[in-house]
Amino acid sequence: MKKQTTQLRVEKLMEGLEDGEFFLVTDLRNVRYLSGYTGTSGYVLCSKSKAYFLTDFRYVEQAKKQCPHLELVVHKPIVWDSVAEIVEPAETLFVEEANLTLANYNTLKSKIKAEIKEGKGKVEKLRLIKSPEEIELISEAARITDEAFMEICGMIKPGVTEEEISRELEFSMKKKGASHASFDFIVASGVRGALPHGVATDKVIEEGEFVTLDIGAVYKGYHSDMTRTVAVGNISDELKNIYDIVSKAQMAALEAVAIGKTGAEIDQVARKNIADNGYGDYFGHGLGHGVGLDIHEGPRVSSASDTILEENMIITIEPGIYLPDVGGVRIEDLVVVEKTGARRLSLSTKDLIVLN
Ligand SMILES: [Mn+2]
Repeated sequence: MKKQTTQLRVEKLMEGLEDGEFFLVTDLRNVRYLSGYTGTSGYVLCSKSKAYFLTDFRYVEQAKKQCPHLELVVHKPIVWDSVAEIVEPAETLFVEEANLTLANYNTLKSKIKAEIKEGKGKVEKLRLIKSPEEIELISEAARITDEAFMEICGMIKPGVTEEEISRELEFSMKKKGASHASFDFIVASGVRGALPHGVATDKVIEEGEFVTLDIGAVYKGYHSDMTRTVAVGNISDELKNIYDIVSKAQMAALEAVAIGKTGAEIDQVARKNIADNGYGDYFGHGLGHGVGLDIHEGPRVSSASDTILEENMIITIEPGIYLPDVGGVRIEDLVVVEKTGARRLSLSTKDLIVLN
């Protein structure tokens, strides 16, 4: 019988362990990645030779169905008691330091003799490279986003609020098969466009404004992420100009994406483009990030990223210019890194859409 994808992932994690070592996975996205489990309480615990799935009474039947490749343990009222029992007498327990709270760490420490060490993002590293199935799910999430964007353009006009647009977008995505929105949508109109993370408010959209929409859908656990900036009626030459600059910088960065380059190199292409046009001070965030089971995951695509791009990573390319008291522009595509460069999953047009 063909081995389950999730089983192969757990085996990869197990291969990295020595005798006397255990790895405890508490981050629910990582748990899902390794187990296929979609519930809200569960843990993967493995050594070099054994892999367990711990959950409580509520999720037993679900776990039996979703992760038959792991040994099911219905844990004690305090999960750390069960972890301690399994880990004993191992010497080392790796944990997910970015996920385990200090309170849980202290409890765990009081119960086990093994030395607790940082797991250093081992599962996150496996998640960097997407399988064909994962790419398909993310593509579907991106397709839903494209369609919802096209529909919503018919609704963006003076008099409508940002929140109304955000609500309609989410409803539209759900109708198209999304389980939910990737995040609280950013719908930033007019001067609010200068806020890179301007979540939709009750502000009414007016003639002559740009509206930046940063949106995405979740499909079977996988996220999409796309940003478009559209014009409502006649906009100023200054806004037109920054749209043009961001658009060219985004295109240049997309063209620069290649296996073997670092995130920082790609970031630099867009950053230089914007700086050469005099707006370097107004692009204050990184160029992009990985997307998958999380909306933000590795690899980072920023000046601080030395991660080398590899085939089948999925990243965003999203430069922007934000002018305080004036407005802003961001354009973002979701892409797969392939041998031939970046393949766009976001297919909505990037020509300036002017809505009247
Ligand atoms: Mn993004």
